[in-house]
Amino acid sequence: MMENIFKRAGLGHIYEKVISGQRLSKEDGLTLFNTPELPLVGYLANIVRERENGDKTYYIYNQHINYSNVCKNLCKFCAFGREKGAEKAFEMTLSDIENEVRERLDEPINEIHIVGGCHPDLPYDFYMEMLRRIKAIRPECHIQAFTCVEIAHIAEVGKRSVEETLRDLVDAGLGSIPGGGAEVFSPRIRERLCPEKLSGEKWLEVAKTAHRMGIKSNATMLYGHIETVEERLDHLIALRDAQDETGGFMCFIPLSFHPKNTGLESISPTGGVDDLKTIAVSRLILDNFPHIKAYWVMLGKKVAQIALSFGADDLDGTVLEEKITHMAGAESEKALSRNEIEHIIRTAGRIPVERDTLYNEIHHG
Ligand code: V47
Repeated sequence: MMENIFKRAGLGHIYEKVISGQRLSKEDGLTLFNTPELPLVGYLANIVRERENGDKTYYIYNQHINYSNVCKNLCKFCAFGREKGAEKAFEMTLSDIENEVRERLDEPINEIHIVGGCHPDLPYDFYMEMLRRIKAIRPECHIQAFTCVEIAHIAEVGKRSVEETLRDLVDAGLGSIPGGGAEVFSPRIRERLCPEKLSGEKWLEVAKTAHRMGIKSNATMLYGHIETVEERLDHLIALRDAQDETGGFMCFIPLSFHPKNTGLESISPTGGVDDLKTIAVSRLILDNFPHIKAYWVMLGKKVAQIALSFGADDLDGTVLEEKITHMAGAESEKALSRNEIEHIIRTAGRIPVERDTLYNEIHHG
């Protein structure tokens, strides 16, 4: 019965592959992006989601710290980055950072998520000292910090290899690496939107180096600007190939482009259809990624909830104090309480599971 529905929609061969656990090709991905049958794409992604994670939907009680928005790259899609000395440029001192951590010591925070820009003159030791001081205040807390782009930058500042830099960061308290800075790997896109940024190839190299050292990381894709669906698929397949090599990625997070206050303001924000389809195709192509995250801060609560039936099994977390998306016009709340997150998950018919950064389960809701 189901098979016939998929056949009639021209998706019969993809249905068969998904049912039998075969890997999808780039062409299959293009077919999925191009079909108007969104519910069928979601149905397939949901099969994989339930096969991998059942009804579990993960979230984390986390704190975000954006230590500075000063950045030498100034990517066109970013509303957060500023030149040094520019209006709205900010830099937290080490004691500002300590205070931010201290202020929330009474909360059961499991992860501190730290990202900034590529600051032209913060010294190498600033990054190490930041981690050491946070660890001194909250030793039990996992620190997920610095995108692959920042790590390559910190290595350059310190005139050290990426490997040495990672070793120093881990010694100072780094637990894992967030998925930012990947954008779209295509050189065409990077040339137009972020010519100063680390190349896609080098981003992957930093991630794989970390994985070989036993450091886990995430991966993202910024979609909904000037990229083609083919470029999205090349990005996904490059990640899948890297994951085949190292197995070090925990989670993939598609990030929907928010145009407000960016150099690409004339582009319309993504629609719910594209958001759900991108989540679903990501789940289907990235067959070796354990988790797909619907980042509620970017998607909004409602689309993120529906995404839980379109391949996503993670909502990120409580967040608070997020700047990157809100400076680009996001209208979502700045924080969700544990109860709110669990409510979103339960009313989607799923089981809330609070996790730590490495997906160890803390408690079932
Ligand atoms: O790298 C920048 C993106 C990323 C905009 O690893 C934008 O679990 C949308 O990577 N509209 C940083 N996106 C955030 C990030 C992240 C967030 C949550 C969880 C994890 C994780 C990672 O935000 C940047 C860039 O790709 N970004 N500007 C914008 N205007």
